[in-house]
Amino acid sequence: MASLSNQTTCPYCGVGCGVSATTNDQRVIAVSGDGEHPANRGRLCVKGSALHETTGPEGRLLTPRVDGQEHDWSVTLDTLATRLEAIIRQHGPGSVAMYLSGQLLTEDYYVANKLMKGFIGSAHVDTNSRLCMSSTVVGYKRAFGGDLQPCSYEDIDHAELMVLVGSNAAWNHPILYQRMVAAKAANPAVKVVLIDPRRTATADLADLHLALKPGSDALIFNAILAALAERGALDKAYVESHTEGFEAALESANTTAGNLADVARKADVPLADLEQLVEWFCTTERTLTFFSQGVNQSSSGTDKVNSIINCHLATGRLGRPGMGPFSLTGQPNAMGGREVGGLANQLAAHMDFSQAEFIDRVGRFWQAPNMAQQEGYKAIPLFEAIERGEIKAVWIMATNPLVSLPDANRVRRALEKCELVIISECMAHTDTLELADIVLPASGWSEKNGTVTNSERRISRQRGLVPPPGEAKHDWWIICELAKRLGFGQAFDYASPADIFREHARLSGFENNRSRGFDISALAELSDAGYDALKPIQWPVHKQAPEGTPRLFADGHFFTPSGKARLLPITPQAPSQQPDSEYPLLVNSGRIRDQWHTMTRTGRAARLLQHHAEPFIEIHPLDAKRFKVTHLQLAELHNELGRYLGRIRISDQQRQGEVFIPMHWTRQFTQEGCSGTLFAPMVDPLSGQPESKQGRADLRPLNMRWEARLLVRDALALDGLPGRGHWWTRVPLSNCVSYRLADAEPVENWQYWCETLVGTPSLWLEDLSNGRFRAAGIRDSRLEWILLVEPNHELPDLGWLDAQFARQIDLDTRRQLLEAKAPGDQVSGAVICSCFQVREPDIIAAIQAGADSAQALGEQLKCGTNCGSCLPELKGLVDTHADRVKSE
Ligand SMILES: Nc1nc2c(c(=O)[nH]1)N[C@H]1C(S)=C(S)[C@@H](COP(=O)(O)OP(=O)(O)OC[C@H]3O[C@@H](n4cnc5c(=O)[nH]c(N)nc54)[C@H](O)[C@@H]3O)O[C@H]1N2
Ligand SMILES: Nc1nc2c(c(=O)[nH]1)N[C@H]1C(S)=C(S)[C@@H](COP(=O)(O)OP(=O)(O)OC[C@H]3O[C@@H](n4cnc5c(=O)[nH]c(N)nc54)[C@H](O)[C@@H]3O)O[C@H]1N2
Ligand code: SF4
Ligand SMILES: [Mo]
Repeated sequence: MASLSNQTTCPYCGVGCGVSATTNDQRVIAVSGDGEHPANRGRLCVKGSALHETTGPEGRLLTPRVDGQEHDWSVTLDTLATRLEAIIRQHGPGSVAMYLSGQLLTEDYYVANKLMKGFIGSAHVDTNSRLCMSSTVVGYKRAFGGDLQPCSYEDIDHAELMVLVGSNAAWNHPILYQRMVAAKAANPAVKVVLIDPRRTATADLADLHLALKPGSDALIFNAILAALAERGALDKAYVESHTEGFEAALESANTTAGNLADVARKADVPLADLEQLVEWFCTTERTLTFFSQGVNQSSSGTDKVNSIINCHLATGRLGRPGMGPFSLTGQPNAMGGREVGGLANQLAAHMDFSQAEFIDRVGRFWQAPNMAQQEGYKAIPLFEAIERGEIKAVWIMATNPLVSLPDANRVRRALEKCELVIISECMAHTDTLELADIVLPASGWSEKNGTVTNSERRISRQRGLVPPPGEAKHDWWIICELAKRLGFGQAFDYASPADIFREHARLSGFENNRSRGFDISALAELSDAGYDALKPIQWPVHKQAPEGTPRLFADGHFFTPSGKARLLPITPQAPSQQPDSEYPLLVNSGRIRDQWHTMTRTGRAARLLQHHAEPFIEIHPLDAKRFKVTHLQLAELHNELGRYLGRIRISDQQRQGEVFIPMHWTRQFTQEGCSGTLFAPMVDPLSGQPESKQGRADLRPLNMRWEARLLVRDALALDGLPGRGHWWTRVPLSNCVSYRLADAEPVENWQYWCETLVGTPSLWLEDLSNGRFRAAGIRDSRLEWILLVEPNHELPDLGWLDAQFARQIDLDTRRQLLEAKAPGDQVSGAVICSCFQVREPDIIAAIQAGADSAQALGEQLKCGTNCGSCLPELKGLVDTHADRVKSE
C-alpha cells in the first residue's frame, strides 16, 4: 500500500503517472504504480517500471567544477557570481541567458525565471519546451486567449471518436494509450483514427490509419471544417454565442480544401479513407482529437494546431465530457514550465510581455528591481546570439541542446565560442557537459522535492526519497544561492520548495479576478505539511472552489477580450525543408519505446537497450533497392549540415521517399548518430518551434569490411580505435560494456589490433578464410574482455557472455568462449517484452506453434502481461506470422 513517504511521480512523460518507490539508504530499489494516482491507477509503462535501474550514484555528476577543476560549492558559486557580474557590468543584462527544461520541477523553474526576468533583468530565458510544445501554446492562446488545455484523461472513457494526429501514444504516452485501448474494449463502437505518415505501434488500435504525406495535416483539418459546414454538422448556436472568426476560417477552408478528392490527392491518402474520417467527424458528437509532435514540430505547427481547434469550435465540441482538442505534452513538467512562464515570450503565471500592465503587475508582486521589458530570444535565435557573441554567458539546466537542437553542429560551435557556459546536470557524461566552464551537479529524480503538472493540468508531487549523491544539490537551491551572491538575497530567501510553491500559487491569483485561466491561488495557503501531503490536483483551483473547479470552458467563456473563442483562417503550408535531387529523402525523426531523449538515464538500464540497441534508419523496401542498401547494413544519411550513421531497417510501415530515425543517440553512445545534425533550424514564425520532423538527406551504404562485438569490463575511450572510417555503438550490460564495431578498412593483424585497444589476448581463435576471429583477455581467472568478429549479424547470446564477467573462468569456459555457439546460446533477437525479457525469435516460434493472439502469447511466455507496452508489437507479430502459418 502506498504511503506518502514513498509516493512520487514518474520523471518521464507527460502522462504523469504516480509511482510508489521502495528505497534503502542510498537508492530506489523497486518501483510500482501508485494505485491512488488518477493518471495511471497503479500501472506503469516499461520506462516507469525500470526507474530503479536508472537511479543510484553510478555515473552521476558528484562535484562542482570550475574550468575543469573541482571546487566546493562556496568557491564555485562565488566564482560564478563574480564572472556573471563582470559580464553584466560590461555588456548589460541582455548578455546573459538561461536555457531551461520541461524536466525541471515547477519550483526550480519559478526561481530561475524570477531571477532572470525580474532581478538580472534579461528575458533571454528559453527552454527545451520551445522544441516541444510551443506551437500548441500559441495555438491555444490564439483560440482561447490563454494557454489552456481543455481536456482531461477521463474524457477518454466518454469519447466515441478518438483521432490521434502526429502522436505515437503507444510508445510515447503508453499508460494513456492503454486507457484508450480499454475504452475501445469496453465499447467496440468507439472509433479510433491515426494520422501519421508511418504505420506505428499506435496504428494497432486504429480503425483507420491515414498515412498522409508529411506536413499535410492542416489540409486535412481544413477539409473537415469545410465538410462540417457543407453537411450541416456545425453547432451554429455555439458558433454564434461563443466564437468569433468563423466566416473567415470557413472561407479559407473552402478555398484550400473544399474538394475532398483534391485534398486526398495532395495529402496522398486514399479518398475513401479521407471520406471515412470526414464522415465520422461530422457525425460523432463526442470526438477527442489528440495531437503531439507530428503537429507541433513543424514550420507551420501553430496553424496546424488551430486547424484542429477550429473543427472543435465549429461543432461546440469542447468543455464537455468526451470531447476537445487535446495536446499530449511530452515532458513531465512541460505544463509547469508554461505555468511559471519559462518561455522567452512569457513573463510569469500566464502573463506575457504584450501588456505594460502585466510587466508592472509581476514587477510589483516580485518587488523586482530590474524587470525585463520585452520578450527575449527564443531557443534558435538564442543560440544564434551566442554564436554572434552577443550573449556572453548561458546557463543550461536539465537539457542537452548539443543533441536536441536542430543543426547540432552549429550549436556546438556556438557553445565553444561562448565566454561562460554554465551547466546544471545530474549525469557525469553528456555531450553538452563537455563544453561547460562551470559545472553544477544537480540532484535528480527520487532525491528532489517539488511539483510537476501533467497533460491534463494535474499537479502532482515528486518527493525526495533518498539523499543526493556526492555534492549534488537541488536546482532551486543552486539558483537561490547564486541570487543571494548577486545581492538579491531578500527575494530568494526560501527555506524549501513549499515556500516557492506558495509564492507561485499566490502570483497565479494576484490581481487575477478571473482574467487568467491559470489560477491555483487556493493552494497559496498550504502549510508545509499540507504541501507534503498534497494529492494530485487539477487546476484551476480557485479560492472559491478549493477542491478543483468544473471543467475548463464548460460555461462557454474564454479568456479573450471579448470572452469568445477565436477560429482562425488557415492556409496550409508545405514543410520548409523539401527533398530535392541532391538530398532526395525526407527525414522524419522521433522516439522509440524504451528510451528517453538523450539516454542519459534510460541508457543506464541494460534491459531498456534490448528493444533497440543501436541508431537505425527505417526505410521502405523500394527505397532500399533504390539506394542499394540491405537490411541491417550500416548506412549514412548526410546533407549540407551533417551526417548520421545507423543500421538499415527495411520496413513497409514507412512511406516511400521517407526515412525515420530515432532522436536518442548521442556521442556517448555511438559514432555520429545524432539526429539533430541533419535538421535545418527552420522554425514556425509564431512559435519559434523547429521543424524536427521534416528534414532532408541523401543516403549511402557504408561498405564495412568487418563487424565485431567487443565486451569489456570498463568503458573504452574509442578515439583510440585503430583504422579509418570506423563506427561504434555502446550498450551497458550488467557486468560489462558491449560495443558493436565496424570499419571500412580491413584489419591485417587482429592480435595487434587487440593489443592497441584492450591488451594482449590470453586466448584466440582465427578462421580467416571465414572472416572469423575470436579472442579474450583473462587475468587472474577473470574475464577482462572478449572480441568476436563474425561475418554475419547473428552473434551469440549476450546474456551468457555478460554473466562470464562475474564468474571465475575455468578451462571449460575458456573453450566455450571460443566456440561459435556458447551454452544457452540463442540467436539474439530484439527483446520485445522488456518486463519478462521475451525475445522476438521465441515469440515467432510460439506463433508458429499455434499461439494466435497476444493473450495466448501472454499465457505461454508471460510477454505483455505486466506493463503492456509491447502489446501492439505482439499483435503485429501475430498478424505477420500467423498469416504466414495459415498460408503455408
Ligand atoms: N518512449 C518515450 N516516450 C516519450 C519520450 C521519449 O523520449 N521516449 N519523450 C516525451 C516527449 S518530451 C514528447 S514531446 C512526446 C512526443 O510524443 P510523440 O509526438 O508521439 O513522439 P514522436 O515520436 O516524436 O512523433 C510522433 C509521430 O509524429 C509523426 N509525424 C511526423 N511527421 C508528421 C506529419 O507531418 N504529420 C503527422 N500527422 N505526423 C507526423 C512521426 O512519424 C511520429 O510517429 O513523447 C514523450 N514520451
Ligand atoms: N531530431 C529531433 N530533435 C528533437 C526532437 C525530435 O523529435 N527530433 N524532440 C524535441 C523534444 S520534444 C524535446 S522535449 C527535446 C528533449 O531534449 P533534451 O532536453 O535535450 O533531452 P534530455 O535527455 O531529456 O535532457 C535532459 C538533461 O537533463 C538532465 N537532468 C535530468 N533531470 C535533471 C534535474 O533534475 N536537474 C538537472 N539540472 N538536470 C537534469 C539529464 O541527465 C539530461 O542530460 O528534444 C527535442 N529535439
Ligand atoms: S506512461 Fe510511462 S513514462 Fe509516462 S509517466 Fe507513465 S510510467 Fe512514466
Ligand atoms: Mo518534448
